[in-house]
Amino acid sequence: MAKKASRNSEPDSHVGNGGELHQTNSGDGRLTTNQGVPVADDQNTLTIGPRGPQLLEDFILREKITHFDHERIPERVVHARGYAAHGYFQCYESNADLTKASFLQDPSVKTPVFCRFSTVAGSEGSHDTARDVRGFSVKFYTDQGNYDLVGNNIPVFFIHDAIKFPDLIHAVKPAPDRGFPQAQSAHDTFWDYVSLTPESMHMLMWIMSDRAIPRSFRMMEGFGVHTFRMINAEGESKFVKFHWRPKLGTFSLIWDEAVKIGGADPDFHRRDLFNSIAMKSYPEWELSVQVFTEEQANEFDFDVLDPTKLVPEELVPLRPLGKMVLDRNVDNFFAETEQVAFCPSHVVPGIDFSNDPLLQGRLFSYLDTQLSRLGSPNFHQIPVNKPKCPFANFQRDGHMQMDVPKGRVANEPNSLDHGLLREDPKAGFTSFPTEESGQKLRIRPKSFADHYTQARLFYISMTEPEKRHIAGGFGFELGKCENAKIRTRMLGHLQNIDEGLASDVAKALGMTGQADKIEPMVAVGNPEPSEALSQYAKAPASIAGKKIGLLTTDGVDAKLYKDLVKLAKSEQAIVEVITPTIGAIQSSKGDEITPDHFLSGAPSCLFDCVVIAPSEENAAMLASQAAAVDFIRDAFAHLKVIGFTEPAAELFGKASVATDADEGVLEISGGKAAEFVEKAKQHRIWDREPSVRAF
Ligand code: HDD
Repeated sequence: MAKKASRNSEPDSHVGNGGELHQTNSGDGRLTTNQGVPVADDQNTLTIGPRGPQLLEDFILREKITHFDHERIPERVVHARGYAAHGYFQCYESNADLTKASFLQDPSVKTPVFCRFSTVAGSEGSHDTARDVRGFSVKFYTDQGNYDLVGNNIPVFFIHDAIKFPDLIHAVKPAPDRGFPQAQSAHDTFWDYVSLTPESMHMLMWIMSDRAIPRSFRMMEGFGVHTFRMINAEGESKFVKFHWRPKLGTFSLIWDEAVKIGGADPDFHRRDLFNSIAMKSYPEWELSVQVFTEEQANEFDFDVLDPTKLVPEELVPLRPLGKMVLDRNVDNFFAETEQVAFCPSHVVPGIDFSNDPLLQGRLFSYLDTQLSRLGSPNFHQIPVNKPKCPFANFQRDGHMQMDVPKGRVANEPNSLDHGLLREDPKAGFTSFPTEESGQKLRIRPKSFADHYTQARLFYISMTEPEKRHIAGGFGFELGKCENAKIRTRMLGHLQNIDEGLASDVAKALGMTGQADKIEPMVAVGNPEPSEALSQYAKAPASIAGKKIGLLTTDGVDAKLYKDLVKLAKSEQAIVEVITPTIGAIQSSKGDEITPDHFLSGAPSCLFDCVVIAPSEENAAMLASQAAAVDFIRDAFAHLKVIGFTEPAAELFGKASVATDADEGVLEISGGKAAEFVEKAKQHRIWDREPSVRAF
């Protein structure tokens, strides 16, 4: 009997109901106006006669069009493009020794969270795979109020002081005269600005690395960036740095792949997150902190208040606190993902700030931006922003007040409301009482002056492929700068970081020997490499959460297909079937298979590893398709593991890829699917890279 395999890539609905956020417009299924008036005809405007003029009195038309005209709100000035999901956080054990934050006390409690990932520079409609920092924001709805951890997937930042942020962002955004380039740092204004701002050097190393082109939101780390404080019930304070580690491991794209995905599927990351949650393959991260005292911090050879520095894990190891699981897609993108308002100033008792000047500026900026973006100081009443614990105060009125506060009194203190709302000096939020004194100054501390040592630390901690990609990243981006002076200035900075890197980038640009001489303010140190900084030194051998692309035709080998699906399932991966057309095909045993993609809509860059297995009868037809030739050629150039069956040989010939090119190209006819899956756990064949690109 023919069994029907269904598509598994595009679930048309998602699991989980929207819970309390979900609303339909009308309770009884009737279409109504916003005033609840039932609508008899929603397709035709009121006119005089069938062909006559329209009437201004048509309140149904005017209400509908007016609402439509006001559907857009200003996009976020940075991090405009993002995607989010609901989930929960659960600590592993009590952390009472460290903090009194209530969500870190009881391992049996699941604290609801809302997590939004984003790119920084591109506007809302830009593509997901741009080279950029990724935002990693988490709102914890704790029983002591909302806590927002608003971080990035990179542990350091470009600048020391928030006063520089508008300049940095203006430099990376499209040039104001011409309005391009979109979602790119590869242009003159950005590189001019950062090359004149040496404190950016460490961050630039991360941005030019594979970290800036993640494979998936599910496969990237997150960082709180700044030094924060945690305070326990005894009032003792320690400094902390926050880290999120993905359970699936940290993986990235190859630059050429990222560029091609940008065209083939601009929604690559959001689709990936949505689909994996819809398929109940819930992404998970571990939250850890590095904990250190002020005395320890004073011994470090960098300043922990400087957001361009990280604390190496060799100096302070990670202490795991708990896990975050994202298990529910949003019901409505605008209501939740667009309207969510994160503010680093949203902290809870037990968590406090440090004097990091960038953090201090952020504490002002986010609240301010929500007022212009969401239009009202009542944005905390929007369901996604609303605390899930009771909250009450005497703040009143304002645009879009949704609550109906009761009573005659809106002031405190008062003796008229029987003292219902009172401060709580014991459990209420108190700031850590640091001693502060000194002159009022506009000055940068000398302890922030070393711009190169940690940039070097990052570079020397990379594996060879990671180093190559950094050189390639700089080469590509600087190559897009029209002004040669910017390139020579940047080469000067790179020389201070690592001579080898500077020389590779100069070679990539064809500008050997043209670096400016840039004098560091303090001597550059010679740090020991830190393995924790490399993605690939610690990458798990696994295909969990990844996609196998099976390019095939009618008559596909039934056993191979079944084996692949079964193996993928056992490894928590999926197989997606690509055929020249989208109609159902039959396997060699007559089973019907509905493809997930048609060939010209699914280049190999969309998959982590690929199998090419046409049937004997259809092999020549597939070999005549340019898209099939590109499929193999790109998979090879993107260092993927490629499995194939014998009939695919002609196609390999056309793509000029030898069927015995290296260990990553495997013949898997005759029940050898398991060998392919085992090899695919390597993720990429790094040794192939020097043969396919210089950088
Ligand atoms: Fe910011 C949004 C992360 C520095 C001003 N930022 C925003 C978001 C993330 C970050 C993840 C998106 C929030 C969301 O999903 O809604 N920003 C960072 C990190 C920084 C940082 C990790 C440095 C360590 N940001 C920074 C500075 C300023 C801002 C120095 C201003 C002085 N950021 C904003 C903002 C945004 C924002 C303009 C835009 C939309 C929003 O806040 O809600 O206020």
